[in-house]
Amino acid sequence: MLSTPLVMGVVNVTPDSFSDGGLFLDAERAIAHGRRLLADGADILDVGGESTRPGATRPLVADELDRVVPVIEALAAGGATVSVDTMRAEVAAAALAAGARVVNDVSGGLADPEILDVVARAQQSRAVTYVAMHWRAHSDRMQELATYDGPVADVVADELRDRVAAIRAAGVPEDRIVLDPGIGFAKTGDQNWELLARLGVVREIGFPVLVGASRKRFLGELLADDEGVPRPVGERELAHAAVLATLVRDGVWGVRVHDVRATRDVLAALSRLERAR
Ligand code: PMM
Repeated sequence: MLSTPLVMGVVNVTPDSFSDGGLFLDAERAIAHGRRLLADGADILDVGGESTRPGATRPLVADELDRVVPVIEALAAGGATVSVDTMRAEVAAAALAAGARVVNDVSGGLADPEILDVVARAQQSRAVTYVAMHWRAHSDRMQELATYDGPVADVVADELRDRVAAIRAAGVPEDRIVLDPGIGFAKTGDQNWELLARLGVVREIGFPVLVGASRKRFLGELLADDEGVPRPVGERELAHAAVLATLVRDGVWGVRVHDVRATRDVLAALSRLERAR
């Protein structure tokens, strides 16, 4: 029996994310967007204040805090399960104090190793999930590092295993760890497809797996026009639906998406088919 993954809805409070940068920079608008995603069926809201699109520059810590803390406070107070998308220990600590229950660290603890101590300590008051994504460097140079000494899925799995060792050593309980292969992070389009096709290698590490493929560049490149111009961000949803179908078949724990309603439609059809089978 297939299980339905959790749906993590993206709330980017950034001026420059590739898919929705600038749309929800204002806290009120970001909160309203989060509530809409909940109404559409999101299980988790992932609030982020730093864009990780290729080439992005990093915000000041104070700016990142100003962006995410009021949004997390309001959404968590309304009963939502909130995740903070940050690589910084200081931001993770403030987000947890504001009511976040998940720390989604796209660097898997490499950018700021203290974030692992923050997550480990937080377990004393309540269960906090830590998502460790496969990552090699900050966005300004990650695409230079898209070279793999062997099949990409195997190398990604090996590098994630190293992260798991560091996360466990910091004292984060095993049952609070989720792994993410990092679609689009230090990976070419072809490498993303290869990784999605062999996701089982990442699952075999033994932890729940989260995948974020929604609206990403590799989908735009796949659907490029005759001149090679990538399909615009808002017109990649059907290709993403096909990716979702394979993620469900692979038994992923969660999917990180922008369009929660469309995702719910795909999951409903897949689960109805499964019942009919
Ligand atoms: N992708 C982005 C940001 N955060 N977090 C996880 N765990 N996995 C991802 O694939 C991921 C992420 C970049 O996408 P965005 O700019 O739309 O947020």
